[in-house]
Amino acid sequence: MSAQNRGSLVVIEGLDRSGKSTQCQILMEKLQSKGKKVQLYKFPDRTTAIGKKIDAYLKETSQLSDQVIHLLFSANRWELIEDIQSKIQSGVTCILDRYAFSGIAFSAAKGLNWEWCKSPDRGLLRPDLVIFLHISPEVAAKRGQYGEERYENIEMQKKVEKNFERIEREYTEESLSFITLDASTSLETVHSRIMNLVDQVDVSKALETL
Ligand code: DGP
Repeated sequence: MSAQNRGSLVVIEGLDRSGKSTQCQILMEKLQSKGKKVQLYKFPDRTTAIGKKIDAYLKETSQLSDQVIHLLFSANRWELIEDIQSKIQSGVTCILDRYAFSGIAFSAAKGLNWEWCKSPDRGLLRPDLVIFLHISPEVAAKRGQYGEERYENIEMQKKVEKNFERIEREYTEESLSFITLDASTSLETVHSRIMNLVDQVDVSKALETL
């Protein structure tokens, strides 16, 4: 993708109830108030036909094999990637609330092979910046609405936490900018750290793929 005047691609990842969606919303509003064109994408996008299947699975009203749900989550990213790519090309900053890294962290936590988990997302756009909001699973569990969906239990979240540590190591080795932030501090502190990182993104180089 041409690097001229493109928007940046920023991913916010985190454990469940880490405050990720709130931070994405605030980031979007602050960037807009600075005059930037911004689009927020939330994964899974539960509004598409595939997203509705994922939603039913997460609410435990349907059962699917671990492999099938992994591929559906990935397909849900693939169905939006062209739209994201054209937005970036037209100078829009795209903020992604979760992305392929959640796919690896959650599916591998269920025992699926690490490399197999990575493979369906290969070829998706490689973000300029990934921010992982870290909160201890015990603290997250005390936050509102915890436990309503599949995966929202401490045992699962601890495995996911470990997997994100491995993801950080592996992608940092590949020179991807993957930064872990402490999300247990105040909303304002977390926001200003995120904003500092986003302000430093270098859009002079073309985007690559995962
Ligand atoms: P959220 O809407 O951000 O609360 O995410 C929904 C849940 O789905 C959350 O527990 C994380 C999980 N999740 C997100 N993306 C993936 C994925 O690609 N694969 C798997 N297995 N789980 C995912």
